[in-house]
Amino acid sequence: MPKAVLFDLDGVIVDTAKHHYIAWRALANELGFEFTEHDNERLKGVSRMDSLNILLEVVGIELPDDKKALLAEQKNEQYVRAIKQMDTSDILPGVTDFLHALKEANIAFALGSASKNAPIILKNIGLLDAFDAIVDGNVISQAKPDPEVFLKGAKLLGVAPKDCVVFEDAQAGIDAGKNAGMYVVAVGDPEVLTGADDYIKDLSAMTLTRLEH
Ligand code: B16
Ligand code: MG
Repeated sequence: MPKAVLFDLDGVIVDTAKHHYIAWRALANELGFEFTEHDNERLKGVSRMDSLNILLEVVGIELPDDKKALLAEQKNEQYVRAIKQMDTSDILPGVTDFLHALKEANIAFALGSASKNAPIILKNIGLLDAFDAIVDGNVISQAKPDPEVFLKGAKLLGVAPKDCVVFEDAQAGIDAGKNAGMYVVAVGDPEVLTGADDYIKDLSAMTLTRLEH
């Protein structure tokens, strides 16, 4: 049985990926380009500025840093307007029951998210106090697939990386979990996501027994 569990936020606890996509697509459209859901897959789990750089690479333009800072801010304003509307009904299937099961089994759990907006989201969905530790985009210096976010989480929980399980929906996050030396459960399609130890559609498929790898 693992001693700790580390959860990604966007795509695992809540489906904010759609709000990110809508805001990035609006920005691309404003610049005069299309931005498809397929293009957007590369932005999942990646920091805000890295996401903008990927978007600009996809549409094939280069911009100076000050202009990029303004565009990232503009995208974030639209995204924050969307997540302000979130509430407990936005928690993804199986999350609440699985968190309860972990609490009852005395298994610590932390958040490991690239998002600087993680605290607002957790507050809106009523889970800000549920986690034993929160590591988010405000406290990390290296973006996923660097293992920093998950190694910090393990350290805060006082658990060795090999005794941690990571839940992730993005390729960058799965790679970060494996780079941290952890067991990784991918939340998503095995045909899209590679390198995880187990795959589930959402957390309603997860049990403590299944975690005994
Ligand atoms: P923000 P996660 C990530 O969150 C998202 O998957 C990614 O699409 C986003 O660009 C990143 O957070 C930064 O988000 O702009 O809110 O700081 O999946 O690591 O929980
Ligand atoms: Mg994610």
